[in-house]
This record gives sequence, C-alpha cells and structure tokens, in this order.
Amino acid sequence: MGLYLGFDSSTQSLTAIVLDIDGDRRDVLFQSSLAFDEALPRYGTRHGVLPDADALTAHSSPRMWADALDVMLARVAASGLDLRRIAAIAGSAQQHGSVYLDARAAAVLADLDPGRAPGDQIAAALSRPTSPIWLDASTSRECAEITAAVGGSAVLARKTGSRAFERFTGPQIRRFYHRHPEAYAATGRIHLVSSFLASLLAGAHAPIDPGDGSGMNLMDLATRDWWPAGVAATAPDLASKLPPIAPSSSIVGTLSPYWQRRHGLPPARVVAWSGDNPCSLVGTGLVREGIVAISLGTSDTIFGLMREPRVDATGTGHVFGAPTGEYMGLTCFSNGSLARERVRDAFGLTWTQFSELLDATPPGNRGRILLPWFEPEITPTVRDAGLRRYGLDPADAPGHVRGVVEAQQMAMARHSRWMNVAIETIYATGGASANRAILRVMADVFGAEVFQFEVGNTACLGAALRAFHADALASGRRIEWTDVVRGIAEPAAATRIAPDPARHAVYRALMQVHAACEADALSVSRSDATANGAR
Ligand code: XUL
Repeated sequence: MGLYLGFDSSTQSLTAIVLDIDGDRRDVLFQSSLAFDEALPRYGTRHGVLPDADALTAHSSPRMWADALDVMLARVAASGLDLRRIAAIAGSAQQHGSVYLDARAAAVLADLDPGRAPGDQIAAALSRPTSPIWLDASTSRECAEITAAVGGSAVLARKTGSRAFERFTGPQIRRFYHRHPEAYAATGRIHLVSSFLASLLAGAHAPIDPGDGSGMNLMDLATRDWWPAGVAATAPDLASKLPPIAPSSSIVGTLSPYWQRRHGLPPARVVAWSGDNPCSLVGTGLVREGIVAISLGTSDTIFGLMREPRVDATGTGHVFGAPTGEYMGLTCFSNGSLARERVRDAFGLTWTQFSELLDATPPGNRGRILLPWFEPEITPTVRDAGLRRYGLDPADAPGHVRGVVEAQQMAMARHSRWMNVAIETIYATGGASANRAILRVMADVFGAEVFQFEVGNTACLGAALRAFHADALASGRRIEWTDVVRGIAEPAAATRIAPDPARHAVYRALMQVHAACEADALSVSRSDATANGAR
C-alpha cells in the first residue's frame, strides 16, 4: 500500500522515518537524523538553543527549523524510494515552543519560491525573530499573574491539565506581550513548533492538535477547545491570534506546490503535527492504560495513557490530550541528557567509560546524593541552577556518574506517583535508552521490568504511524489504534531487564534520603548553596 513519512523536530535535531505499511506488515524503509548545530551552523545554536546571557532564557530559531525540514526533505527525495507512494506526512515537535507570525504569513506560506530555501523566505513574515522553547524558565511573574486572574492554581490545573508552568505557551505569550507590546500587536498568528511546521508543509496555516494544545495553559481539556477565561487572562486579543484546535488525525492539507517543485515530492496528505510526548505515546504502543514509558532525551519524561483525566493535586505533572482521543499523564525533567553529558564531560569520559563506572559502583552510591540541577529544573521547580552534593567529593568521578543516574531515576519514581499507576513495566525510549547500564538502575529503582525499542526515536515513529492512521480514516477505513501499532511500536522481548529485589530495597530506603536532600536543597537559597561549595 502506501509510504508514511514521520518527522520529529526535537530540541537538538530533526529526524525522519519512512514506513512502508501493507496489511500487518510495517517496514522502516528510511531513517535519517540531523543535528541542528552541525547541519545548520549559520544559526549559531548550541544543542539547538540560541546562546543568551540570561540563564533563564532559552530561545531557538524558527527559520532554522524550516531549513532543517528542507534539508531532510532533500534527503528523502534522494533516498531512491518511490516517492509517488508517499501517501501522508505527519510530525512530532518539541512541546510548548511558539512561533509568532504577522498578517503576511498566509500569503508567504502559500507562495514560497521553490528556487530558495524556506528559512529566509519565512523570515519576512515573523513578528518575533526567535521562538521561546521549553527550556525557557523566565516567566515566573506571568505564571503568577495568569494563576491569580483565573482564580488559582487548582482552577487552572483542573481546566487545562496543568498549573502554570514557566515553559508553557500561555505564560510565554504574556511575557512577549509585556516586553514587546508593538510586536505582539503586529502578530497575526501564534503557532506551536508543531503547527508551524505543519503549516510550512501544507503552505497554509494549520491547526493545533489537542496533544500539543494542552501544553499551553490555554486549552480546556474537557472540550478540547480554547478556554476563554485562560485566553483572556493571558494577553489582549489573543483569541484572534490562536489557530483553531483540531483532532490529531485531521488532514490539514496536501504537500504544497513549493515542496512538490523543489524536491519532486507528490501531493501527499499533510496530517496535523503533535508534541513529541503525545507522538511517543503512539510510538511506544501505549494505547492501553497500565504501562509507562520513560523517554531519556534532552528532557527526561515519564508518561502513560489515561482513560480519564486524573489531574495532579500536587501540581507537579501534566495531563495532555492523547492522539487516541484519550489522555496522557506526564512529568517532565529538564536535566535529562544535558545533565548526563555534563557529568561525562566534567570528568573527560566517553560513554563507554561512563557505563563502565556505573556498572562498577555499588547501587545506592553509599548513601551519597547528587542533585544534578545543571540547568533550571522543571521538577521540582528550581530557578537557581547549580549542582547540589550530599556527602559526595567533587573530584569523585564514579560517585558522580552513579549519582546523576540514580538521582534522575529516583526523582522520576517519586514525582510520578501522582499518576496513580502501579508501575510493573517500563518502556524505555530516547537517545540514552540505548545505554543498558542506565536501564538497570531504572529497573532497580522502580522495581519494574524495563524494555528497549528497536526504533530509538519513538516520537518520530509515532508521527509516521499517526500519518498512517489519519490517512486510513480520511480514506474511509476505520482502524483501531491497537492495529495501527501492532508489530512495530512494540518493545523487543529479548531486551528485558528484570529488577533485582535486593537492589530495589536499597533504593526504597534511599528514596527517603533523596526526598530529604531535595527538601533541604529547595529550602536553602542559591547563595547558601554556593557558599557550601555546592557548585
Ligand atoms: C514536555 C517538555 C519536553 C519537551 C521536549 O512537557 O517540556 O519533554 O517536549 O521536547
């Protein structure tokens, strides 16, 4: 039958997968990735983020994302695949980031010149040259204002699935309105990274899907439409600037003439894009309740499907719309791969040496705790970045390697309890899930079995499967999600890591120490932490 193209525009890279689907057969025919810093150095990003003197600010370049799409579509076109068979294209993108376009955008999108790359062309329609992304933590004031205006955190969480979070799009929009009121007024459309890239492919403004829409503090989780009180509390005239919200399986258009002419691609269906976490839910086959996935990427996330939205009373986690039409619970940690890399680099290690040290050190790290908050942390909220050590010598490389991995897993186990899932099975995904030494710690901390996936980028795989699902629906074929993911979004049985009961007992005790250290660190001011030599 058809070929289905999925993208994942993440913090640091763009990945594409082409799936060949026929009946029960699902083959990956093409897979390619590009790192933004290396493939598009003229944008000057570091790990996909524009350098900024302010530690709380994290922006990236929408022009770079557009040009990355162009580079990747050129690779698809040169892959030797029978391009005419591409039936549908969908995508996944880092969540929360926003793109600001002016009134010219619709005309610019519809009329791109196939002789030129898209980045410079779309620049003509940007009312804000850069995009705040999920690592941005600069909007505490706006979070407080929105929370107060809607009647408190509990109201906001009940309505939208989350209390106010600095990286969420609503508080980011409000900050833009505060700091640049004229540019805000000149903004005609505010897209998420996902809907911006879908718009580029379709050559017309695309809608936002409920999966990514629920990462904005603006969407009513129950109606899957904008929540008027939240929109009013965020910025004036915002309702007129937001795209409509449409189901994840919506066809938003056909691949525009620009891409057809530029790369010889067919008029394939363009499906609504979604966030990387909702797409990963599909790509890990989590279309049933009870199993969780842990994604070890730039951010670490733990998530699972929810039939009913159980909103987090502690204010730690989020409920998002799932692409299946149900819900997903998620907790996000910003110090994921970034923190593991920082420890590896601080001691000049290779990943192999990192894993060897991890295997050679005792579970529990002799009771020593490292809180690896290299960057401002989302869970728990830490604005003043900095490493906190408890009993750990700053020169102790093995202690830091074990310390960072154990702390991340213990934080995930403790801060996901609100989801109320008895975790027996974990599907591990994301770049660092290839590291079995890390997964062993995961299994022992959670006391759960852990599986790996053959396709490492499950967000991208999920996007390709969503393309297939939406295409089937649009062609009048009803298809169950369990059939969509069968045989591909399944973990490899041979990769199973079973938990060790004795080590799990060590971690059960250590988690209390971890909780106490975290409480202590949160109560100590940044200057005290520095004075203690904690950084
Ligand atoms: C989720 C979150 C991150 C980004 C990373 O809430 O902020 O996982 O989606 O791409």
